[in-house]
Amino acid sequence: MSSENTSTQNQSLKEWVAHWEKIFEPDQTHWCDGSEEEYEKFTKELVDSGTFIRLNDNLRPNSFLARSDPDDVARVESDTYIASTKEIDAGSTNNWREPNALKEEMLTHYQGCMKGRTLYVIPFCMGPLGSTISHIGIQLSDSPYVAASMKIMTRMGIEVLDELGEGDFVPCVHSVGFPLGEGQKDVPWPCNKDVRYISHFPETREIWSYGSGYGGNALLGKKCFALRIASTMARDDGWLAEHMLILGVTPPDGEKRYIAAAFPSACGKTNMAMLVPTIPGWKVETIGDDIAWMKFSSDGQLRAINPEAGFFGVAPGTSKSTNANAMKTLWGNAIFTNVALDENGDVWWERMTVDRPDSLVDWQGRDWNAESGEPAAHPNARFTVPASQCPSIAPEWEDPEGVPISAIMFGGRRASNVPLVTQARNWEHGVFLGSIMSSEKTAAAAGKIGEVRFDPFAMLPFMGYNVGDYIKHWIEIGKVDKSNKLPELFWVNWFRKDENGDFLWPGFGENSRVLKWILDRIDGNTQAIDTPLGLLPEIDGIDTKGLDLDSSAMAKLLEVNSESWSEEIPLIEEHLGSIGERLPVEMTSQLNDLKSRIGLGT
Ligand code: TSX
Ligand code: MN
Repeated sequence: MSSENTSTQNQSLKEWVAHWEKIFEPDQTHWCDGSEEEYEKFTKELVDSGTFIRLNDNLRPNSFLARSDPDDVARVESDTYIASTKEIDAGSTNNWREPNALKEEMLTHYQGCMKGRTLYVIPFCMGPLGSTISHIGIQLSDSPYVAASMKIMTRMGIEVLDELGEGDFVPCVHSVGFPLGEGQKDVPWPCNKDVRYISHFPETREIWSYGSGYGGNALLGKKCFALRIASTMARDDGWLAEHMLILGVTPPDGEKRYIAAAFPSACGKTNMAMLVPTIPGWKVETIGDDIAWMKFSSDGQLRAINPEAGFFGVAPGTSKSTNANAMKTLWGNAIFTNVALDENGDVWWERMTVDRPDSLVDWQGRDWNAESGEPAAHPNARFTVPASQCPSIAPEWEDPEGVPISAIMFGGRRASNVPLVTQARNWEHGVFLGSIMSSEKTAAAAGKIGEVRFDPFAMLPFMGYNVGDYIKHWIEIGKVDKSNKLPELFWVNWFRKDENGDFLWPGFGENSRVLKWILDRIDGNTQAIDTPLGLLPEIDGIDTKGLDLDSSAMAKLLEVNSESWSEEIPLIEEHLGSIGERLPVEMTSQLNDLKSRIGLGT
């Protein structure tokens, strides 16, 4: 099919596709319609070409295993670029390139890169169709794995072209960078080991990706569009594109509230989004597990949508005990990438079951047994599955109006210093807490600090522009309009340890107890203690009924140790200093305020 054979009347879209056809030189072009029949055709072709293995249909219907090239297993931040006219606009956290030079360089690789392949035109909508918060993109790709994955992860196909009409879209181009010569046999996971680019042009809102077929490098709607490009759109237009889950929480006889939450990687964000509460009568529902787009409605309420339609989650560590809802979501219609295959033709990954299977085929297709000494699934192995299959999905998860956000949580993985929960004194203080979000690498014991890695707003690899400007934008959001109903901001930490290095808080479903305190604060139903860090629960403020928690544990979970915080201050100063000349002055005054509260002169 050529670019003429499409139903779209969008002239600039047709011209754009024709323009790239000349550069890519594919054997054919396929305009994706997003139908079930088309998805079946993709998966059949992927099985025939050896990219997919069909799983046992009785155990895991309509599901597939893909094994990537061992050199193409994750996002590559070193090959990720923000191309802006001025270097300062990319900021200290991004790899900057001059846009024209980068495009010229990439075009030498794009020329003829789809020889022997099909060019897929993938129209997709980030967010529910018909929502004023949603945005449309068109991805060009030579990967049928990407086309199939985009069907799960986004609203994809003909309805998107109908909705687009003559309107604008974010152009996204992608090639695995592995052209096929005359008669050359393909490989199961084509990619380019030597040349890789994940390039963003925020000024013109374009995405160009080359050389990788994996995850965020290749499914361009997710990190590239919904975070990096959307964060710059959000800055320009007064909204927020954030690396946050969204959940709904309903007390036994109370009103449902919505909370968004940012956590760095390895904090269990997907687990939190699908939490099964342990307090009797409480209900938690899922809106999204990774990205939140939040805009003010005309009445000044901040409302959020999940721009995605599926979950692209880390498999290892996911189990009935850590995330029962995710396990149930995965009953079928799923694509698994780099997990292990068991003897029954089903999937397995580390910690999925209490007992390891005796023998498996590992993520690289090699025989595996308990003595192998290496994990059977890659640590970054993923599942791709429709969000609609999640038992905890909220009925309103696709509401085009979005859901009203009452609170935002900033998390981190901290063995020391950071209490279980802290409420920000005000918006600006909350922005400061978001800007110093961090995780500890080494296993620290109480009273000592391990190696602290800062990840402001969990957006370090996902800001499409200068981190200082990003923080400034958050401050500005707080003063857009006096009539705006801003959410309350909270800082949480499930990972504080005692002096023996044991976790103080049971976490998982018990985190519902923290959600309860947050709702109590919003409703004015509980007192808080003013501490140097912010507003903390009273010692009996967190409902621990039915929980076997040592009486001293809560004191340790809520401790604010000024001495230990004095040791952390230089780390924060260095972190804020690294942001550079565009660090908002408000952050410096927040830091000075913290210093004086813990008894350090400024
Ligand atoms: O996802 C996690 N959450 C959020 C859940 C809703 N994890 C896993 C993190 C790795 C992705 C957690 N790990 C959480 C948590 O709240 N807390 C912990 C730490 C922890 C680990 C094991 C225990 C307790 C705490 N086990 C027992 O207490 C038996
Ligand atoms: Mn993420």
